[in-house]
Amino acid sequence: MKVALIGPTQSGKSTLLAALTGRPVDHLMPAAINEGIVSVPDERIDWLAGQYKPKKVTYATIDCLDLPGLDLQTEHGRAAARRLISQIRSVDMIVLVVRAFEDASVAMYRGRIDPRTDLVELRTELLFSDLELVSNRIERLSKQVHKPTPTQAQDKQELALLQRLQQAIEADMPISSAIQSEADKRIMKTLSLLSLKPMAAVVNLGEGQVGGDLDLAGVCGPEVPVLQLCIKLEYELSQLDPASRSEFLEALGIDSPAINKFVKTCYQSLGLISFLTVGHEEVRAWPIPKGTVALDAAGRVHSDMKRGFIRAEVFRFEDLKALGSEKELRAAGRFRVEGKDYVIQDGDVVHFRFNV
Ligand SMILES: Nc1nc2c(ncn2[C@@H]2O[C@H](COP(=O)(O)OP(=O)(O)O)[C@@H](O)[C@H]2O)c(=O)[nH]1
Ligand SMILES: [Mg+2]
Repeated sequence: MKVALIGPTQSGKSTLLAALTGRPVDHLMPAAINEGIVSVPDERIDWLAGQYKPKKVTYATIDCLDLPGLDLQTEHGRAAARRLISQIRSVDMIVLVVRAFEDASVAMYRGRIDPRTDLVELRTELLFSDLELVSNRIERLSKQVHKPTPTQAQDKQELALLQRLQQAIEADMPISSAIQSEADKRIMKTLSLLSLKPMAAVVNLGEGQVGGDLDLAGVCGPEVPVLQLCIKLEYELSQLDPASRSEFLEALGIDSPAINKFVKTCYQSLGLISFLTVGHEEVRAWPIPKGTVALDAAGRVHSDMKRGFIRAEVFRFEDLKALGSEKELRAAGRFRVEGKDYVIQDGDVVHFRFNV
């Protein structure tokens, strides 16, 4: 799963990526898209690794893109922003990063510090970018639909949808109001509108604002969670060894590191859960969309497991932790056998039986 960090110049995006990946920030380039793999902290995996002592431990990951800062003050800057934004249409989620910290040594975007206005402006820019895409496609299809091509009927349907989308965006109505049928939904997928992607915001606090009590909830709409983090401190924290980290956290009054909050927000917004697999070879977390059935979860692990699926043997992580071993778990009747339609739950430890 891919998440893009976007925001004005100098808002703290690269420092955030560095804090999330543990990479030194000076390895990141200000004028290019930086990509980093964020390892999803999971105490269950830590515990299982201690229990099974596997050769390999694999955490779930989030692929994170850090974009160069957007400068929406000039036509030139906005054109550059549009080009950048068009490169992230395939991401699964967008995280807006804006500045609330005061620091005279860091140039201010638009000469002021105003996280609320920055968030609204970014959101509007994404909407404009969608509107531009929709309008360009309307222009192209309007010419094409008059020709008797094999796709004429489909093109007409898409054109009608695009026109409804254009009206909705221009009237500041929800985009969903333009979608009328299953066919519309299929077309929507191919358009990859940014405004429909899960979104979250990070407000970058100053060192003196830790705890974050700025009133910004719902500023980008009710469905966009707002995280308030001091990215600079979080970065310093990420560079420490784990033992000093918890000491430092406590001293600063930060309840949990940014990576935990960030990952939790992404998982919630994307509707993801993790199931776990264990063994002496590997202990691993597998992210899947909520509602995934056992057969499809098996396919995530290996296509053969889906093809030759027989059954899923399942127990709860908490039961293993409480009872101490798989043997005790069986004795307590907490070991289940499930079929292909079983809906996998977060924290299920699953072993797939298959035959190919
Ligand atoms: N004082 C302070 N400075 C920060 C904070 N976060 C980032 N910075 C500084 O702001 C500048 C821009 O940060 P950077 O992550 O490169 O921003 P980007 O342009 O959004 O990638 C750097 O000099 C950072 O050290 C913060 O929370 N407090
Ligand atoms: Mg940067």
